[in-house]
Amino acid sequence: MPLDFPLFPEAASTMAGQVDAIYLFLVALSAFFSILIAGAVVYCAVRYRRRSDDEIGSNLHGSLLLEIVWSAIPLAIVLVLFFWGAKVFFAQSRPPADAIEYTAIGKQWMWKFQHPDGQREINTLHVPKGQPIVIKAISQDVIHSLYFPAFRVKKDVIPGRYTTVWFEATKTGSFHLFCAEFCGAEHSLMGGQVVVLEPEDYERWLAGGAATAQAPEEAGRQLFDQLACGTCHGEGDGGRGPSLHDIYGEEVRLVDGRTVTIDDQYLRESILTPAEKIVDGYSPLMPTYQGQISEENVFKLITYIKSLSPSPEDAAEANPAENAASAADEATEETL
Ligand code: HEC
Ligand SMILES: [Cu+2]
Repeated sequence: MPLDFPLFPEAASTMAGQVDAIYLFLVALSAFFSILIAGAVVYCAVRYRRRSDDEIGSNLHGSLLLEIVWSAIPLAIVLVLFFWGAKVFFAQSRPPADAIEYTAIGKQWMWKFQHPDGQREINTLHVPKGQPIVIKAISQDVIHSLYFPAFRVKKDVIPGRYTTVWFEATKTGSFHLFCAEFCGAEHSLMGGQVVVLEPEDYERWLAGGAATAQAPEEAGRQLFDQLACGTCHGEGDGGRGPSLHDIYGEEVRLVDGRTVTIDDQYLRESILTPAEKIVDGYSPLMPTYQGQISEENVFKLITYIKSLSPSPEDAAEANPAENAASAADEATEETL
């Protein structure tokens, strides 16, 4: 590994090499031009110094060729950086289709993680090696940022909006995780460890806590019953509210004429602030659950509602961006 250098965090994900390469290129480029410019300044100051009091410099009249050259070269360099950076950025922001979905909730001052099988952890996250993992995250209070230095990924975790961060660990071991957005008095304590295990060890680790874990889907179904969502949302469309079956990934028309795709964010808003987006053909009957359902429980309800739409291929067709999420769901089911 070229970067086994104490100033660098360990490189332990498929992303790390790509990020380091671009970082090193930038450092090398900056160093090259800094030395070139500083060297030229010193050289010219010595070489063209004034040698006697009556020495007067000659006038410069400019050079078109020079102007073109020193515009074109930086432009080429910047374009290389742009396309290279964009490529890495896209790779970083698009989880592969087979990524398994975990959830994270940031709050002052801790990280709460949940595994696809329902296992929960605080400030520590166990993951299998060699498996793409996507973490769907939201904040319960202020802006936080979930940062895995060894994986070279970081994503802001924002109140009211889901963001995702993904990685595939390539080394077993224990690595730091941090909050990378100043979020209050104990921000510096808002961190922990991500523990990468061999897949068999991960299975064993999961089995160890299985007694307490409840599948989020099942937990969501219970919550759905408890909150009596079913009184309005039945199997069919005859009820007071629309059926929640086979809706995930589909388009829905709203009374104001807009069409929106049903994704996690939309489901969250529909539950917490239903009046914002009223489904065409229905009245704004649904009570708001803002402040009454925790982010954890919203995750569960969403997982349950997603499980009512069992055809991820259709969902993926309706919206390619949802591809990863649905595939992650499918993968989740396999591991249960
Ligand atoms: C009093 C009846 C009522 C209750 C109780 C109710 N809803 Fe609704 N819900 C509606 C109506 C009516 C709509 C359609 C109008 C709108 O979009 O607000 C709706 C819309 C929705 C939508 C958007 C559906 C779509 O096709 O776009 C979701 C998701 C949803 N509700 C989930 C829930 C959940 C989860 C609960 C329980 C926590 C719940 N609802 C409780 C009446 C209700
Ligand atoms: Cu924080």
